Amino acid sequence: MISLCLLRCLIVYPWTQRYFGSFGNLYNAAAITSNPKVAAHGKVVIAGLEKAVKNMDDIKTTYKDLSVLHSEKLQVDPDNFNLLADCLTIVVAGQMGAAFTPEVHAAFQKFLAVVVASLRKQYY
Ligand code: HNI
Repeated sequence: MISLCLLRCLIVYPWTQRYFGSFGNLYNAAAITSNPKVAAHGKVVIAGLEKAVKNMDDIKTTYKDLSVLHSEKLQVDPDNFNLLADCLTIVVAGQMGAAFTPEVHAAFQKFLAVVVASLRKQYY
């Protein structure tokens, strides 16, 4: 499951947990993995990414509200977007195996760079 990327992010970069105070027990990797709110939020993030895939020619406009939300309301440090993007890349690479060729990796990286830039947009 691709929403494993949120799990990985919360475990490998524990400071990202600070934004999820309402999610309950994030005490250790086991607690994070079995936390239903984390699983549900993983799906929300993936749905957000799907929106970007479907609006590939204008991700910045598509993500305008999401960028305002993350900057003004949630006050997420935008560096964390790159961390989550890296976790996503690792999970996708693990699942695709040999099909994750350098070309696929390059395209994926390019897509995520636009996603991250679009989320960062309202921070400037
Ligand atoms: Ni993020 C809510 C998408 C990175 C912290 N986030 C959302 C929502 C979407 C979303 C969609 C739901 C919005 C709504 O309710 O209208 N987030 C994304 C995407 C990325 C991302 C596509 C990057 C690829 N978010 C991050 C990162 C953090 C983060 C890196 C913190 C480390 N996001 C949040 C928090 C919420 C959130 C916190 C609110 C969660 C809640 O339900 O309370």
